[in-house]
Amino acid sequence: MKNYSKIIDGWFSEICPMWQGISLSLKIDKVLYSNKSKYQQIDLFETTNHGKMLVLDGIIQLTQSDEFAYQEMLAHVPLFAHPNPETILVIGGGDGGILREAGRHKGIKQIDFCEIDEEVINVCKKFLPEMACGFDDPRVTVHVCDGNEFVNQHKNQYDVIIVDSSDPIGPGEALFEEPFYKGLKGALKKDGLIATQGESFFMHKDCVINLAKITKRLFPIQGYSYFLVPTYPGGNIGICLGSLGPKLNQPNRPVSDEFQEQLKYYTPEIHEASFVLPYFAKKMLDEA
Ligand code: SPD
Repeated sequence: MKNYSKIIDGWFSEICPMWQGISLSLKIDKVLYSNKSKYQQIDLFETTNHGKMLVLDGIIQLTQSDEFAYQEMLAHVPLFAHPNPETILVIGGGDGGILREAGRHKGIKQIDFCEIDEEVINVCKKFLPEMACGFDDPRVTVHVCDGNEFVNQHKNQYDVIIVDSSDPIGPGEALFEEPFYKGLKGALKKDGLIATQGESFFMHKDCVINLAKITKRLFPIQGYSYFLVPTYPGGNIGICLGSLGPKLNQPNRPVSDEFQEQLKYYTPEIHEASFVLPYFAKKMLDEA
C-alpha cells in the first residue's frame, strides 16, 4: 500500500486517504526499527510522550500510552459476552496484545492465533515484550498464514473469534468483505460469536455501514461497541460484533474483583455503555 505518512522536523504525521484532510502528529525521539516485510512497511518509533509506537504502512497500530483501551475492549467485550468461551481464534494483531488480554480468561482452553506477517510478531517480541507476552501462554498456537484461508479450513470450532485487523487498505482489505465474514460464521460453534476491528463512525462511515450490513445479513444478533483511543483517527474506534446466540451488549458472566484489578479500561458498566451510540451513529447503523 502507498505510504503517505511523513516525518518532518521530528514529528510523525499519519496521513491516509481513509481520513482525508486530517492527521495526527506525534513527536519522535528515535527510529527503533524500519524495514519492509513481504507484506508491508514496519516501523517502530520511540515517541517523546507516548511510549513506543508501532506503524504499519504509515498507519499507527498502537502506542504504549493507550494500547490497553483497544486491546481490553476488543478482547473482553466478546469474551465476557460469551457465557463460557473455551476455544477461541484471534486473527491479526501480531503485537500479541489481544492474546495477553484473552489469556486472563482462565476458562479458555485453546487459543489459535493467525497472523499473516511473521515479521510483525518478531519485531513486537523484541521491542514490545509487555504485549508480546501473550505469545508465552501455553494455550496459544501460532499459525503464520492468511486469516481468510484459515477460517475456511476450520469449520464449527470456535466459541469466540476476534479479528484485530489493520485498516481495509493493504493486507487487511479482504478482512472487511462478506466472504471473510461468511468464513468466520462457518468457523463458529453453535452459539459462538465474533468481534472485528470496526473503525470509527466519525471517520469511516461507509466502512462502518458496510460492516453492519454484512453482520446483519449473517448473524441473528448484531451489535457495535465503541470506545476511546486517543492515538487512533478521531480518537475513537469501534468493534463490530455478530452472535449466533449470546446477547452482546452486556457481560454474560461476572467480572471478579481479581480480574477487574488487572485492567485499566474495561468494566461491566463500560461494556454496556459502549453499545449506546450517539444519535447519528445509532440511526446510521439502524438503517444499514
Ligand atoms: N487505524 C488503525 C487501526 C488499527 C487496529 N489494529 C491495531 C492492532 C493492535 N493490536
